[in-house]
Amino acid sequence: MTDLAAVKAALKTQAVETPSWAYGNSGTRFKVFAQQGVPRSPREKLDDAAQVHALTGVAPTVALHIPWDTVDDYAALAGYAEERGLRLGAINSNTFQDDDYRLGSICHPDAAVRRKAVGHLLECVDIMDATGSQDLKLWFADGTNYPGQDDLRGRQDRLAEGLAEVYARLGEGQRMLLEYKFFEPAFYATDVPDWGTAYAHCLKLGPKAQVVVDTGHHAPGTNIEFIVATLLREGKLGGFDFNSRFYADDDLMVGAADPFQLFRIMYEVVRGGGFTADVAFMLDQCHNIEPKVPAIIRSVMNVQEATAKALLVDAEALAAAQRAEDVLGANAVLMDAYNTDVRPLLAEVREEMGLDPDPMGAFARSGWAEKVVAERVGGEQAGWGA
Ligand code: PSV
Ligand code: MN
Repeated sequence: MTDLAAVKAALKTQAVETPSWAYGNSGTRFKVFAQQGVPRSPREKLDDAAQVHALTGVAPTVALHIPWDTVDDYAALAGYAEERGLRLGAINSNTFQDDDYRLGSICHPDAAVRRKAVGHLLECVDIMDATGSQDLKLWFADGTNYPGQDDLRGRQDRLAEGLAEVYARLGEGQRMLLEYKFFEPAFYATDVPDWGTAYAHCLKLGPKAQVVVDTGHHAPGTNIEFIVATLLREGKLGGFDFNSRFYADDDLMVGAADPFQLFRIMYEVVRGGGFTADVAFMLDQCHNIEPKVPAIIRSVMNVQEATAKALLVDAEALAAAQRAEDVLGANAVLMDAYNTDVRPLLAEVREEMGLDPDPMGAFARSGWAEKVVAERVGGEQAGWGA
């Protein structure tokens, strides 16, 4: 039997980090469609994020992206967040939008470019010191397009060297989270293409280096929950970049393409003790055609629903069925949890937290969307700078 009170208590302590870039304009490589009322500064992004947290109660931190969220005074930005009931979360580095990075960043054949990239990463750690952020998020667009273009092995050596320099700079309580992605923008070889490569580098670096699983960064058919279970078992799962995909790195709302996969992932998190441990649950999404703040609220709710279902799995019944070699029975225990309509449970959880049981409706009624359209006139809307 699952303990409903414990499930509710766990859901109340959940924390989903929202990404600053999801509040700004974004698009495909073909077109960025601007939307009215989009934030024009990191502060306005935090204003929007505060709405998401106020309505869901479980989105207390916001990830920044440097240089998209560059400000003069990061401590002041952290103070601004705090006044709105938020904290600044992971600092996302950017070593992919400068002409110098055409052939890579910390894996680049030219030492001067590598130095520049490492310099940027060290600067991101300085920012973490000022904001009180715990995590430096690293995603490298590095790779090659043609066989023979560069030395695959040499690039791994350069990667290890650059990462080690940044690792040595991390302070007490700070971590580096290394993302992998199987392709794009490089098409022949990517320098951190899979969890194994990320894991090997993190293992060598030490306990402050952890792997982050971006759910959109796998080949179709990949068993992501197996990767999650394995990384958790090895103590190397630093967090998630949640989003969903139909084809490649689509950056759609988490739980939109495959809610069953999200449930299976969250079940392994619960099973592996990751729900209470130091695993960061972040979104990494772009809302190109849909209104952004409600899309982020919906995404947070999708994570909550998958988590609630995962928490509802009757662990004892499942273990008993597995021991009894009851294939269908074991599968049924998992499916019973997945097929539970957890929306009434989450509505109750919200009411107990003093929130509106219907965050989407509450946002529509709040008038926030109309207010920012009226107020955010002039200036330059925030975007991903592509
Ligand atoms: C690019 O694929 C990416 O989505 C990575 O997943 C990063 O986390 C994100 O951009 C922000 O740099
Ligand atoms: Mn990501």
